[in-house]
Amino acid sequence: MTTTESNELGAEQLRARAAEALTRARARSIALTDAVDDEDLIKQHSKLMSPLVWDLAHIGSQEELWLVRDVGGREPLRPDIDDIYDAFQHARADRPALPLLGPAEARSYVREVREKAFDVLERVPLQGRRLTERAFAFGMVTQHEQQHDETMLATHQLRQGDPVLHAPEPPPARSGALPAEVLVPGGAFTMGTSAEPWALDNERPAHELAVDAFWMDTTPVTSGAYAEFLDGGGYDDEAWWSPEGWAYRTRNGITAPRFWKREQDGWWRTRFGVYERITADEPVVHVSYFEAEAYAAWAGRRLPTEAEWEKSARFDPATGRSRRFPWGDEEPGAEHANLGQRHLRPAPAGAYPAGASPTGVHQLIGDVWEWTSTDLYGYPGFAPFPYREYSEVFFGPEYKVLRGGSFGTDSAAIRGTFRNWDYPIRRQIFAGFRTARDAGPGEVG
Ligand code: AVJ
Ligand code: FE
Repeated sequence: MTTTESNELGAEQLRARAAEALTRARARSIALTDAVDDEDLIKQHSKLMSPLVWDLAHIGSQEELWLVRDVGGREPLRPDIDDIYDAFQHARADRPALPLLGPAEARSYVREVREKAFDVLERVPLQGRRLTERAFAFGMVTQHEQQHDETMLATHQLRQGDPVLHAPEPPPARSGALPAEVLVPGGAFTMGTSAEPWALDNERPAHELAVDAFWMDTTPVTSGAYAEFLDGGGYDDEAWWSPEGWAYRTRNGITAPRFWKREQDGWWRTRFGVYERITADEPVVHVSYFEAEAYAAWAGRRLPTEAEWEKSARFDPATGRSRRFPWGDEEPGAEHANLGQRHLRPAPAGAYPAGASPTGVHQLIGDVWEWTSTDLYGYPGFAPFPYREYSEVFFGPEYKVLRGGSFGTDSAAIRGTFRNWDYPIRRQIFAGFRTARDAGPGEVG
């Protein structure tokens, strides 16, 4: 919903939107967990991930905590399992050893929580308390479920065995020849938001920020371009890597993006159980921050800062305003961006002309998360809401910000202001990148 729309929406419309968003998230959680048998649900497919059945019950547990107990003021359903599903109590690697709810129990638990949450949604006043203002708590819980659905999709990618997920191919490239880069003008723009109803604490508040003119890649870096770096010996030349990146690459024997394999006839990869040849015009995915940074140096460029990314995605030079999305203020449609697991891969560069920003940057939303060079911190005036553990406890130099969402991100959990973060070594997430460079004198736009 647009900001103006939601300010005007009545309580009944807000309730209907929240119900619809929660229902869509649940259909996805069920599809991701029904796709495999019980053994696969309780198994740990990678030390980096929880068993799928943990994610499922954790989704229910957070919903119980926020919607049933806090917003609804109702009695707890299962206070005995709070600890097991508290992400801060147990690292992912330790979760399989916990006395987890089994698949059938987890399914009935999330169903019971949802029935109660819907009852709360029907009755609770959507005003008078910040948590329920414009149905925020319901939006927050929806985004939480969708975030875990993307995490579960990453677990599916790590799972061994035959394909169990299916989706149509993304649209082909249809933009015609695009310039390699576009100039984003210098000057102040509005970063972050104070108006977006379901924006999370770290996206707030809106603030003015000056950014020098810069050149931004028109599209994310493709697998074909990345393969040139690989085949040119980029992984063996320390010159392109930061000291931490080189140490990481050496210690872990990193020689290509995760899931890639060199065959006699070129690069192949495994994707959701399918072994296939790399597609040259598709954005590269499953690279760490350190690999992205090395590629950018090899290309004579650099990664964009988070502010540059957001200015590319939101700033409209004609009005001086920041939009909700690159294409405007409307919610993402199938023509704008590759989101929501509608396809099981990034779309080729140039597949979404209708999603381009006013300055002509394509595919900022959807396809692949994009690494930025910025560490995760709060904006000036940041205040944790409603809990410190959503983002504040992660602030610091350990985490790099990722922007824009991937093919596995639902539209409810992405917008021009949305901030994601991860360790710079992580590769199992659906992360790629684009590069940038400073504008020279006389190129100030
Ligand atoms: C914002 C994606 C980094 O998955 O760790 C899920 C989202 N927070 N449960 C994560 C989240 C609590 C978070 N990220
Ligand atoms: Fe969570």
